[in-house]
Amino acid sequence: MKWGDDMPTPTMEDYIEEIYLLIDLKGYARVSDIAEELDVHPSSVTKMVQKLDKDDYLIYEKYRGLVLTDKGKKIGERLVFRHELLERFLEVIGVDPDKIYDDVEGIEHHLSWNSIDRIGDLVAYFKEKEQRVDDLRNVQKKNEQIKHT
Ligand SMILES: [Mn+2]
Repeated sequence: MKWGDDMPTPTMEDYIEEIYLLIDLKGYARVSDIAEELDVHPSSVTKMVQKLDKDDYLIYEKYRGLVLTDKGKKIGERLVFRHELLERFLEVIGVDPDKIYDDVEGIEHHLSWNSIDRIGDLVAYFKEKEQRVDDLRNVQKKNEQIKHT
């Protein structure tokens, strides 16, 4: 499957991402766990899970739980990678740790994969030499001082 032809909506992405994480962590994803993690009603989860089943992201059997299809796994993996990359990105540019998670949740669905790849380059650029991070911090210190004078 080519990324882009058959893309899940942002909300679908949140569900696929969460299901992938739960299965990775616990070996299974229950409707009640998904509902708790995403802070939604279990009936909304059931509805979405049925849609994801219809679109071949997963197989849902009421009494046996759900499993991701290959397509669902592939996308889940990319969504989790994207989330983690964006966290590293905000961290490297010096965003306050307590803002990082919510900011990533706010932007992750709205960037093209082109932007994600370029952000990946930028993170790699900073990780390559710690000095680059220090230099950026110095620029930030200077800018903060200007702001407060
Ligand atoms: Mn996320």
